[in-house]
Amino acid sequence: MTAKSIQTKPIEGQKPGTSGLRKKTKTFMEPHYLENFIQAIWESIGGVKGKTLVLGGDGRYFNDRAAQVILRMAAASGAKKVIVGQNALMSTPAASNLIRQKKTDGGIIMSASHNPGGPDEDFGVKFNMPNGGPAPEEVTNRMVKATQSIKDYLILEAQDVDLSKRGATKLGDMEIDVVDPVKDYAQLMEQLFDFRAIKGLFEKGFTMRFDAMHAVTGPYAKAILEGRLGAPAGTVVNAEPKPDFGGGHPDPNPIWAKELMDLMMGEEAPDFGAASDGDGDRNMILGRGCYVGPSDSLAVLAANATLAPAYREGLKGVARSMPTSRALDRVAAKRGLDCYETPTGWKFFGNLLDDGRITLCGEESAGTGSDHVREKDGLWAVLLWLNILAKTGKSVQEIMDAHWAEFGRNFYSRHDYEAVDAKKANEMMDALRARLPDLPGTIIHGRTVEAANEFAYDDPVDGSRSEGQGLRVMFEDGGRIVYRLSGTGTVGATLRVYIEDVSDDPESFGDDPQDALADMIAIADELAGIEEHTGRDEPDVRT
Ligand code: G16
Repeated sequence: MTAKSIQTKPIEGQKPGTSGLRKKTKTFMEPHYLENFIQAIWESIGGVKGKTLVLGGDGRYFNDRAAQVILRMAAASGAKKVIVGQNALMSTPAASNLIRQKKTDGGIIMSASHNPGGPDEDFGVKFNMPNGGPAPEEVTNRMVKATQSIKDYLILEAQDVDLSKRGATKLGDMEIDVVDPVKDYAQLMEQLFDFRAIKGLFEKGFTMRFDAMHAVTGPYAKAILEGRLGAPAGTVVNAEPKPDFGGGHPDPNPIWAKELMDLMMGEEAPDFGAASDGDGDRNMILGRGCYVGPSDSLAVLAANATLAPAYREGLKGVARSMPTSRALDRVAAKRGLDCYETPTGWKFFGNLLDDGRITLCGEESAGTGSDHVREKDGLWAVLLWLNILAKTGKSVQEIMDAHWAEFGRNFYSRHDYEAVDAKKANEMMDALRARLPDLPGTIIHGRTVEAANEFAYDDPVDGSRSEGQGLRVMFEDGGRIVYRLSGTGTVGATLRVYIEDVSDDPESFGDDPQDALADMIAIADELAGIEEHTGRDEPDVRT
């Protein structure tokens, strides 16, 4: 087997967004596209000679082919070893765990997360660091630079490696270890949570449905919920990972997990419902007749985490991304915990976790996690919820009611306008940005603007600064509107508008967030001129 140097040229647009490089699958399949980016990853980390990496993906279309290319490129550049999930499958949190447990030099995860999969849909590649977390901006900036000056890449001429069989094998001089992607992760979960209490819950007839959305979490949820915890067979549905995720978006929200949503709101609802996304790092939580928004879920988990063995000693601190509702801040204030506000993107939690400043963190985009790995973790959130339900004996609705009664309620919703003309979306943001300095003191719909600015983050650990992280308008009465353009879409621009209002009046707690926020929603449109700029009079998705 010989390593060949293949001549290539820079390809435009190879710039990782919020989480890795995401493009149309067909783009990734174009000549040299994947190879150029992988070579750029090697460059950005000082090469892979003598290094050990983890490799896995969410099983979407092209996952298997890309894995073979990455292995041949790692071997050609002198990597010592690659630990690969069987059939090139591995959830993002499980990959993060394996990178940490095996003390590897990082890993590559092939995923476009919640984006749909298939030849006409999306593919993605991200690199995680030796701490198990997504590459920080400093490293992704080096990747971009490398893609812009690339002249050649190294690849081994070789047959495909059989990734369907577990065990050790070789590719040239490089060792390959094909592993069960579930085992180490399941063991970790068993250490964190009170499995005996959760088992007891199922023994008493507690019912649950977990929708794996035909994505990577299926085998994990089956092994843990039905295998180790004794949930009845059939608790996990859509459990087989499919290259096109069964034709849907593997995005656990009320729109894309509608089947689960309908079940949970109907007569036959089980006690608990949950779903996860393409690569297993997001989650959705539901009770009978009750949808728990991601920001509320984060706050509830923070308030009750000490019920789980791993967090019994208390939390070091907590963090949320800026657009996430400030329900978490209320918990932190009452419990005397430090609460950090970071830009959107899990990578920004890495330093806080590594430095021991926080134990738990999360985002409005259905991601919650803790210091057990360096990624958000869908099943982890589900298991922590189960642990809380088992220990308190309360229903999800009772937990929510008690939480709001103790801390007050942050009504919250995110409105997404998808595939908007990028130029128009940027013009809208530019126009609003220009008006921000004049907004404080202005009264809109009877509410006074307290502050308005563009969010920038100074990392307290390494001192790095990240600018341009979202436009926010805060009102004196506690309401807030945030505007951002998504960094994970692949077509045009996705405008995200995050709307929040607060209430301490228990009478209002039963209200539907869309109704409770009606006034703020109108203000959000008026302030930015969303309809005027984008031509859209309604969002595509409300979460
Ligand atoms: C990714 C990131 C998250 C981020 C989310 C939304 O999630 O890992 O940290 O909150 O995208 O980002 P944006 O608003 O820029 O689209 P995932 O689950 O797609 O990896």
